[in-house]
Amino acid sequence: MAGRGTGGRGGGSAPPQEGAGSPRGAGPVNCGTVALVGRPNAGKSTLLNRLVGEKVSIVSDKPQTTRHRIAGIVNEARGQIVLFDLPGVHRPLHRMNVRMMHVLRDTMAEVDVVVQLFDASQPPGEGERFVTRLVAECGTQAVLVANKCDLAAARRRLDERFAFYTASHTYAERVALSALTGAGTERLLAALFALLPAGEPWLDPTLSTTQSERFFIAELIREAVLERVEQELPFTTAVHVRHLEEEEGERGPLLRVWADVVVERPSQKAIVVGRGGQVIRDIGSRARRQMEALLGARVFLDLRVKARRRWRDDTGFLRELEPLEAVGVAVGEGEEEG
Ligand SMILES: Nc1nc2c(ncn2[C@@H]2O[C@H](COP(=O)(O)OP(=O)(O)OP(=O)(O)O)[C@@H](O)[C@H]2O)c(=O)[nH]1
Ligand SMILES: [Mg+2]
Repeated sequence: MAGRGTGGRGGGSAPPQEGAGSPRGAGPVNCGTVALVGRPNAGKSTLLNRLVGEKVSIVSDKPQTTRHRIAGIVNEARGQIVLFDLPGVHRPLHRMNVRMMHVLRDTMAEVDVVVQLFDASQPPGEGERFVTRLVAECGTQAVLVANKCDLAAARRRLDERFAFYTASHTYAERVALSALTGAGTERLLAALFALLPAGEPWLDPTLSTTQSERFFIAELIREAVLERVEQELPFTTAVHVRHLEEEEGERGPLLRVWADVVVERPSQKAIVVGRGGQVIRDIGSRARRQMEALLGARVFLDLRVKARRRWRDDTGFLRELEPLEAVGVAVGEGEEEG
């Protein structure tokens, strides 16, 4: 399986360029950490995947898709950027969300650059004002990014949208782009490399992420749930990978996964299972196809649905869902809590 051994997935469509990460490489390089911050649905995860050049973080049109800090790594001759995708800024109503917002604030204060991303096709409101305040308070230099500029609604009012933010904070740079099409992303990369300090890459430049395979598998299943039960789902689900086995089969690597889709109530369980089990079967086959494509292995997936009351406030269970990073990328002074 790609990147086993280290657990981080390497390769992908954007292989590291010559000289990247090599202490003997040609000339100095710029390296550091960058946090992606913005409201839910602004397109942070889409941008992370675009910049890294492969799928690292799941995407959906539902808010609060991302729940943890997910590192994607950009490796180039210019240097290395460890990019952190973060949960969208929102008002936390459960312990799960309180934890999400703690991770967000800690990361913003510790990175070299914050990228504040907004959906330029929507008029800004109180939420955007709140994000701007967080960015100002964290004290880290920030780049302002207008996303979704493939949409006419975004392009029409770009100056006005930028002005909303620049009226209350001074940004090192501003960039208009489309994470979806990739237009403008090169300008963002150039701005980031220019702001990062000169130095050596922190991480193995063949890696594209530090997240463990186990966590990525849980995320791909959660993405399939979001896609399949989009309309019917007025509630929140989690995915718990109970057991994982990998073996070298005759036809290449085989990955066996036993996982639960966790909901809060039996009535919700009925929705996710579907009549005759049809919905959960669809979810399972979507997730399995994604895993096979992204992990380069055949996959056997045993997927169940479980009701677990108040799981979003159950600290022990939340801890089990946390992404144990396969390769450490603690930023700052290494004071990350366990
Ligand atoms: N048209 C357009 N849609 C985009 C663009 N970037 C993201 N989207 C869409 O916006 C929706 C949200 O994208 P995500 O990347 O999941 O957003 P996010 O900011 O990570 O959201 P959370 O994880 O919930 O905070 C998805 O439907 C994306 O396809 C873009 O540049 N243009
Ligand atoms: Mg996201």
